[in-house]
Amino acid sequence: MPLEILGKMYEKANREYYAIGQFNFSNLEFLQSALDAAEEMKSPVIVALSTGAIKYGGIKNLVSMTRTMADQIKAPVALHLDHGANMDDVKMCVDAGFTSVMIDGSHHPLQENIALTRQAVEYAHSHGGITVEAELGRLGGIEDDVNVDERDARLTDPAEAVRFHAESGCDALAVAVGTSHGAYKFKGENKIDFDRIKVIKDKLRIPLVLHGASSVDADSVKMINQYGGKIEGAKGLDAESYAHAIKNGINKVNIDTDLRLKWTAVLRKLMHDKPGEFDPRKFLGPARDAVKELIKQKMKLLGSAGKA
Ligand code: PGH
Ligand code: CA
Ligand code: ZN
Repeated sequence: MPLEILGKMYEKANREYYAIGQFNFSNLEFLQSALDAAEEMKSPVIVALSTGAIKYGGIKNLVSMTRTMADQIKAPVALHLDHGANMDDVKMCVDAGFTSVMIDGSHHPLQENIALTRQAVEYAHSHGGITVEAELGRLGGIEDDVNVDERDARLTDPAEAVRFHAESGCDALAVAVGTSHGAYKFKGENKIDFDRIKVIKDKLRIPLVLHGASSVDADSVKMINQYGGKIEGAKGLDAESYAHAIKNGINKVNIDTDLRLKWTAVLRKLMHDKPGEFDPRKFLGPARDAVKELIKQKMKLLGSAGKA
């Protein structure tokens, strides 16, 4: 079916307390993994492009590929901009056919974040009713080109969130509750502020988004290192963390790092095991299948399986 407005997918997720996975991509194979997983699990799916991914693949190529592939399946697919930085990013993606955009003004002072988000909402809503996700509070770690110092990381304040939502008109809100982007998350125990999610949800009643939500699966890290890689690895979110966050009001869970780790692990092993092989499909095909299986597992954990 045609790409679906994310806000429409959110209605049921928000009502029934489950989350839809956002899976980032920048090539054919990751997109196939996500869409095939959605179809097999009868799950809604969000595929997302960062501005870095858009630079890498070309916006027209990536959008037409997504549209063409979504048209061929029954599961609903939303195409989302991940961490848009300014109005140029938002306009570029709304005009190109995205069905949701994120405007991330979280590093600006509150009033500027509100003003920027308000502008994004006005543009997106008046151009086909496109959904807007905003961010309030600071995550730790690395986001594509942006490096947020750990010490600068700051959790979302519930009272500020009420004001932010009322004045910006955002449709969904990414909250900072202790997660961070990338493969280096929690040093010891994971310290997610689940209560904060619930407090914000009770006040806002809108879809809440969890960024930096990869699990950093130890087996993938081990396999990468076993076959010549060098990844330090760390703890990410386990199944219980997903369940707890979703029960408290998270409706979208962003996963990028886990797909990259799985992909790298499979490719490294194959390249090691098949020294005489040089057909890219013999490497990329199995990596694609492994990423698909991983996404299917995530869809089960998030509760979106069977909701298409
Ligand atoms: C994310 C991805 N994208 O916006 O929040 O987080 O690095 O944990 O996959 P991870
Ligand atoms: Ca941010
Ligand atoms: Zn993010």
